[in-house]
Amino acid sequence: MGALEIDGSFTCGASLVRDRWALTAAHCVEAGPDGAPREPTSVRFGVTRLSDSGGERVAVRRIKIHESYRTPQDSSNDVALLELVRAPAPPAAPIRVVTATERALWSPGTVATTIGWGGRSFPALFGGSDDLLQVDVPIRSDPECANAYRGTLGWDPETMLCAGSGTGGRDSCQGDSGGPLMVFPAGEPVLVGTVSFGLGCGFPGLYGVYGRIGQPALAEWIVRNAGPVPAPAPPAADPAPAPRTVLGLRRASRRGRVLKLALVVRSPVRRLTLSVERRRGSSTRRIARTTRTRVSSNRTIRLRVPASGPRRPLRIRVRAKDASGRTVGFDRLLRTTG
Ligand code: 4AZ
Repeated sequence: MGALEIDGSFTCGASLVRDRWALTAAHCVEAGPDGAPREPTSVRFGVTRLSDSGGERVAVRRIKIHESYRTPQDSSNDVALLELVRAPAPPAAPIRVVTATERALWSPGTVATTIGWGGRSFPALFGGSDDLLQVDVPIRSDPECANAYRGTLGWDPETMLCAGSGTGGRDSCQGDSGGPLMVFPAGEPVLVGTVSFGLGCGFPGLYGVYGRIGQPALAEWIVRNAGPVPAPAPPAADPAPAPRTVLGLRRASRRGRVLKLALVVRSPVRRLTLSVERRRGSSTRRIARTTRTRVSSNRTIRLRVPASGPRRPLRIRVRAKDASGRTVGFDRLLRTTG
């Protein structure tokens, strides 16, 4: 929910429908009597009480009024998109806009919710409400809406939806324009309307009129202008586990024909094989080998090697399986003699 401000004054409601797009009523942002665009325009997010200083004001970069606003009825296509210079900070998040295939979500009898800073009475002698107000209104059938407005303010079933209690009292009112009419099919809000107009407020049978957002032409107009709903971010892939050195060599020493190797074992391994190779020219020859079924912690392994000949480097090769069956190990060239 955003509070549309034109030239610094609260003007209307607006709904964030994309990260950087808000939807409001065209009549909230249409050019003034002099034809001059209403500027500067911004949307304030993150407040429920307008007199509070908090929240965040995001400037509007561009206003897109529906090309068929005022056609065929005076309040037909009463929608406008506001492109914001940036996305408002969380927890502000776009509301899901109803799609053209979800007609059941706004069928007559569905109880919808509208919120806004509009007046509590009509005429709004004391202006709008400082606190954001909320009211539930059942969506009415097209014949009921036509009965209420055909011949007065005009009824256009292609772009208008009406809602309100038959006995009156609960309604949107002046200052609520542009704000959302929403349903909560699965607990999450879905935008089905934008507050547009009415004959007075809360009078029995004079239902509030809303932009019919679920009508294919309007739903598509929103997608065409604000872009499609971004695909949900794929679940954050677990960062690749840093390769962990399970096995290492801390120390190697030799006394006579016994080679002593102090192995570092950071987590238990199975089927450990330790082999010692001696390089001779371009060929390598294994001169010793030993195995251990299980090694759970640091271990010193002694093994006999054949009597040394010329001074040649030894290659130590250690392999094992870790707890998840992966092969772990290392190769190390010892600059020792043997
Ligand atoms: C208005 O002038 C307005 N009762 C908005 C909604 C309704 C009436 C007037 C509906 O902004």
